[in-house]
Amino acid sequence: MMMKSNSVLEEKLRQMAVALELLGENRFRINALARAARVIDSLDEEVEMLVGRDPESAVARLTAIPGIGKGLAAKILEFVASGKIEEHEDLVSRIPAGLFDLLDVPGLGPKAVKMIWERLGIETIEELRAGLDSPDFAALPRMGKKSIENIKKALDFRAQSAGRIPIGKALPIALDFVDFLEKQPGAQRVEYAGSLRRGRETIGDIDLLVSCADPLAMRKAFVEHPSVTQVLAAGESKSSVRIAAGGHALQVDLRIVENRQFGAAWLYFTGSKEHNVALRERAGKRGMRLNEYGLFEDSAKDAREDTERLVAEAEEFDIYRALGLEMIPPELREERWPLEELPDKLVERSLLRADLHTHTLASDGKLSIEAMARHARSLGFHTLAVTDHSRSSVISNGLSIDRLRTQIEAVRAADAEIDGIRILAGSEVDILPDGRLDYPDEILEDLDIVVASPHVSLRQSSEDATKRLLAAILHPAVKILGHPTGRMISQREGLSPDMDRLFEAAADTGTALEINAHWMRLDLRDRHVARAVAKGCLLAINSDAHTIEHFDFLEFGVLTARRGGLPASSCINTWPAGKLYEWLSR
Ligand code: DGT
Ligand code: CA
Ligand code: CA
Ligand code: ZN
Repeated sequence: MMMKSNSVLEEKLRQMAVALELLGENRFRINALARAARVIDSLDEEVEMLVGRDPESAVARLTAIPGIGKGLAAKILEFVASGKIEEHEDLVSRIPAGLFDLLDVPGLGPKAVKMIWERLGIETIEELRAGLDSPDFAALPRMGKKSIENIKKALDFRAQSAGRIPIGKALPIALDFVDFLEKQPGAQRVEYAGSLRRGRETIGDIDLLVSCADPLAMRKAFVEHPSVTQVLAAGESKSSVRIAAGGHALQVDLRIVENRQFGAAWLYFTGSKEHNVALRERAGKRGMRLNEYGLFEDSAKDAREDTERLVAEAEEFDIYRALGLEMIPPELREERWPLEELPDKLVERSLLRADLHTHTLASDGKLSIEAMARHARSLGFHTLAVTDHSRSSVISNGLSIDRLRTQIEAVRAADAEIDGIRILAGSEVDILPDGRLDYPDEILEDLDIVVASPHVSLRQSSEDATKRLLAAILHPAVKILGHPTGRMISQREGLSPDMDRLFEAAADTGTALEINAHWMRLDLRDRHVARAVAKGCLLAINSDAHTIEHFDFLEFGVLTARRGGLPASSCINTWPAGKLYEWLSR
């Protein structure tokens, strides 16, 4: 199980507290539940382990934790035993599901939600948006102009970003669900679809698709999955649940479809909506009709019944072919890419042969040069660049000039010792706010590779940021511009340089631009990649690994690269060793 049962328990206790509050129940009980939720969140040990160690004395050990009384201990035991708390299910079923979304809007606490629900009957985000301008709303107690403005702003922000989680969090959860559903009796095909399959950097909800012999049992297993905190819908063909995912609530949709129509459904639910519309139009022009059940000749009335007029349904590939198209990779099923003008020979994870931005114990990495190199070799890489932080990065234990000299020696020694992979001595050199690099040129010349990245002063004006990054691109020692904007997904914007000017300069100098594969970074973004490729730039996909598990992040960099249409030939990490070294020594 990827999911921590503590976070599920915490979410359930929180929902119980909120439900009691919305129902106007006892204040004392509400506070006790809210406190218990916080206590569970701060525990070092999983409750499952804590109880399992010695069930006999479990109650005594639970009640010894401040904030957990007898009643709560019983609920925790119920949760550990069954994954459920009966009172939780009962309470949640008495609250309209949309109210939980309202509670997620910053500035709307349980008190306000209760009030607008009771007095105005508002139960969903849509109803709230529609009701905000009404005089009834303004007449509510403690609801001034200012509060209404704040709610509007919160709703706008939510519409753009909030409620979405980074792909790096969503993918492991989705894979865990796929694995779980595949194990159910009678399972046939199980896949994820939606924005996750298209490789977007953030995911609104997870869409799962299943065909199976026993839909009823499948649906039941799904809504009873241990991470589920709330069942939003459990219908014939679609079920939706809310799960706890590391402090966020996340929706997971399951659609159960006919096995013979799987391809048509997978195509439809992968989207994007715009891609679906484009395909439907194309089908229309060719006298056909496309929907989630299949591709049909247009005269068919009820597509579900009409198998005689069926053109294709089981595989996406056949549907695309019947529409006169090659199979379009999910990453390109976006408005950005017209059906007729798709990029070709995209980079793939299996084509990567080198990682050119990694860290070791010398700065803030977790492992030795040797351990990182052995792992990179096991991935089939011919080259690993060790690029620890430079001297200004004090928090990251950046290397002084002396320590860098020692590190170069250490890399040379490791390279001599380990066969089958070349280890490059490099540095991730800070680009100082004024565009200078963090080491003198003499040192930089001794290195095999220099990745230059901005780490501080990330709120610079666009003009200053452009100058700063241009200076790094133009510096003769710099081979790769690392995570150019320094943004952190849903945490900080990062720099906003004039990207096109950077791309023009990088194309001129032959400096590579990095797609940093860490799922919190992923800069460049997909749309940047598309423009950089159009301008003839070279790109790098690097893990920025601080330990061996981080090499797995390369997948996210590849998805972003493909969404931007990056051909393998422009990705330096796919090059054979000889070509890469020649480029490095230029
Ligand atoms: P998300 O969840 O916001 O990250 O983005 P998606 O693309 O996963 O969107 P979602 O979960 O609402 O729906 C999954 C796919 O189902 C979507 O990409 C295309 C398809 N779909 C859903 N609703 C519609 C619709 O009203 N029209 C069309 N053409 N396709 C739809
Ligand atoms: Ca989705
Ligand atoms: Ca969905
Ligand atoms: Zn970095």
